Amino acid sequence: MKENIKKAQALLESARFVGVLTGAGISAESGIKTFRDAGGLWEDHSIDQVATPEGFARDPRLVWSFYNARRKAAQNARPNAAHSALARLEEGRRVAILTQNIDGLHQRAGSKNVVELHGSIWEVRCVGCGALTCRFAIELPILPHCENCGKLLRPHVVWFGEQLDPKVLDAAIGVVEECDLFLVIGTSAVVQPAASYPFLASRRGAPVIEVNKEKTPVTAIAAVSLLGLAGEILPQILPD
Ligand code: BV8
Ligand code: ZN
Repeated sequence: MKENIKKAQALLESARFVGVLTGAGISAESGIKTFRDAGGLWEDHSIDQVATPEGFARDPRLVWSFYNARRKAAQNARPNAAHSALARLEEGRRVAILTQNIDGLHQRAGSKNVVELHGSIWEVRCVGCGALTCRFAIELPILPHCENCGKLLRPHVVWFGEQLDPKVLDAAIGVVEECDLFLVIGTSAVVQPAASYPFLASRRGAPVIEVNKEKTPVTAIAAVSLLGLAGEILPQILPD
């Protein structure tokens, strides 16, 4: 591990533009549940019921209670040492964080350049007129409706089977194509298109550093793979 820490430090020291992909694992030490770990969200919720447009159409009340509980958890959470170390990385080099997380913790840690691939739990949009409202930490009444047109509001997140915002896709591809180092933190790397980004970066010659509690499909192509907790490893490898 010491060897790998040194290798990762050297790559980060010399990098001019670091692309970063984060997943639920980076927020785990802030007390936010991941999806596929033991005790994760997909253990007692069916993706179909709470993370697809069909599920929302079938039972919006169930979906709202799922997201209200997650909003409450995110509201009570604080950025952890991994988020703060990434925010410090922006001092002295270009950093772009492509996050699959919707909790907003990167921004609260001070990271400026964050692309929310799957949307934000802090935003809701109208299924009718599309009006977007930012409701920071307001406990939304179950089944909230649009003030403009009266239609149902939904979490402004990307569900399975939904397209990512084309502007977000463009921004993400730009980062993958231009970065000279790609950091992958706390993701099981199974959800597309996010999971393809480390492979695309590696194919263009940007070394990949993975920080994760377990091996993933990315481990095989990583220049350095550091197994362990993001909150412990990132402060060791990122420059002070
Ligand atoms: C789309 C909503 C076009 C917000 C989420 C190509 C091939 C195969 C399938 C597809 C494909 N293209 C599209 C699909 C279908 C689907 C998909 O990828 N399915 C997978 C499951 C096979 N993709 C889509 O539908 C996407 N849309 O591509 O549009 C299209 C449309 C129709 C048809 C075709 C194409 C939309 C995907 C977005 C889905 N929405 N979330 C929310 O509620 O949060 S995804 C959900 O999973 C979250 O966003 C989450 O972030 C994401 C990934 O999970 P992870 O973040 O990786 O979390 P996980 O728990 O899995 O892993 C955590 C990891 O951290 C673990 O490895 C653990 O060991 C580690 N860890 C834990 N603690 C720590 C730690 N590591 C370090 N330190 C710790 N302390
Ligand atoms: Zn409306």
